[in-house]
Amino acid sequence: MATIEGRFTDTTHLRIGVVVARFNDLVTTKLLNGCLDCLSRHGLDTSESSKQLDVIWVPGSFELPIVAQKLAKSRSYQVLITLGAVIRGDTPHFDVVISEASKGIAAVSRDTAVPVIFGVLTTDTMQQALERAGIKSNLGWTYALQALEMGSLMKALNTKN
Ligand code: INI
Repeated sequence: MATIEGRFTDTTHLRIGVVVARFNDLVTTKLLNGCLDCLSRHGLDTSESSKQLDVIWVPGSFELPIVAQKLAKSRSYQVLITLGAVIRGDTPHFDVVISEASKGIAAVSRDTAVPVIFGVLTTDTMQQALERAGIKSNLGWTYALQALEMGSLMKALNTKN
């Protein structure tokens, strides 16, 4: 029997792409900051000149899948993180946006075998979104941890097989 799991400090081999939605950027900028803080504190180079990290901005969460797909197919990244905030109060097409974003991101991950972390907050109000983006905790930090774990896990699986 083998127990295989990812580690969080196994960062030297990693190149990570973070795709961020500008819509509700009051929230998504905070998620990005939490995400970068976590990556940096686990040893990833997050400087401006970093070869380990690219941050790509898209208009809204609806556009996250197409850009994630392009990046995944480039085979230049071991892990991708998508960050967005879909807030019910803002618009009647809330359901369409979150449904397309979630299905699209799942499909990219499955079709390319590149892990794509689903970092899209879905809340009823801006207050709830802000609470998850730094006022209480910052889920950007958690999404980064999950990216590190998946990057390390995929490497372990590649080595094993
Ligand atoms: N995009 C979001 O990221 N969050 C939202 O809450 C949102 N709402 O509610 O409309 C949203 N809409 C924009 C959408 O993602 C696209 O950018 C737009 O429809 C153009 O394709």
